[in-house]
Amino acid sequence: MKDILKKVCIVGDPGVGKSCLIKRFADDTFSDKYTHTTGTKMSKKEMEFPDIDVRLSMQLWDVVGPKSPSFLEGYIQGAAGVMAVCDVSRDETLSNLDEWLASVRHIAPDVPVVILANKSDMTDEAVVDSQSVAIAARRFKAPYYMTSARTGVNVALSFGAIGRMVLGEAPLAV
Ligand SMILES: Nc1nc2c(ncn2[C@@H]2O[C@H](COP(=O)(O)OP(=O)(O)OP(=O)(O)O)[C@@H](O)[C@H]2O)c(=O)[nH]1
Ligand SMILES: [Mg+2]
Repeated sequence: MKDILKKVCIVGDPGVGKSCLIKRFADDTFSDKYTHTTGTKMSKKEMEFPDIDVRLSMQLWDVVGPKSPSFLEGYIQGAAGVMAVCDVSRDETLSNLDEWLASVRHIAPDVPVVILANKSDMTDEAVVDSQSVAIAARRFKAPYYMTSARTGVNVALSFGAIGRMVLGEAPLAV
């Protein structure tokens, strides 16, 4: 198996669940406690893709919400993939992905992107449906996944998708 190391960054508004998604994927744990991420944090996770004979070591970069453009530049620099996260219980977190992804693509025009609409377990509070995520995702030419860091639904699938995309492969369909 070929070993490949890639940097993947996660972006999106504060509180959408970026850190929880990484935690769920990397350690398979979840906490209700909200610890606002300050600065950047890097986690590592290995994934195997036997069909293409690759072991991918993903460096997952996590960051606090709103930041100056100059900060984002250093953060995105060298990223092979970007995960853009919104929260289905807050409408503006989806519309704000426009701005996040415009900034990302300004720095890295061709970087592969996946959209995660997180907290899909919050069915009663949901104001964003999969239809509106699909429309946004089409605009960004990115696949999208309805995820929950709490239950773990679609978490491995979406990280697997960006993993395949950073290797130049097509993501698996939902
Ligand atoms: N119900 C539910 N709550 C979630 C989910 N993911 C995260 N949360 C909660 O949302 C809050 C924020 O999660 P974080 O992962 O810290 O959010 P973040 O995007 O990293 O926030 P910043 O670091 O401030 O940018 C926490 O209280 C989590 O417990 C989810 O899938 N479902
Ligand atoms: Mg965080």
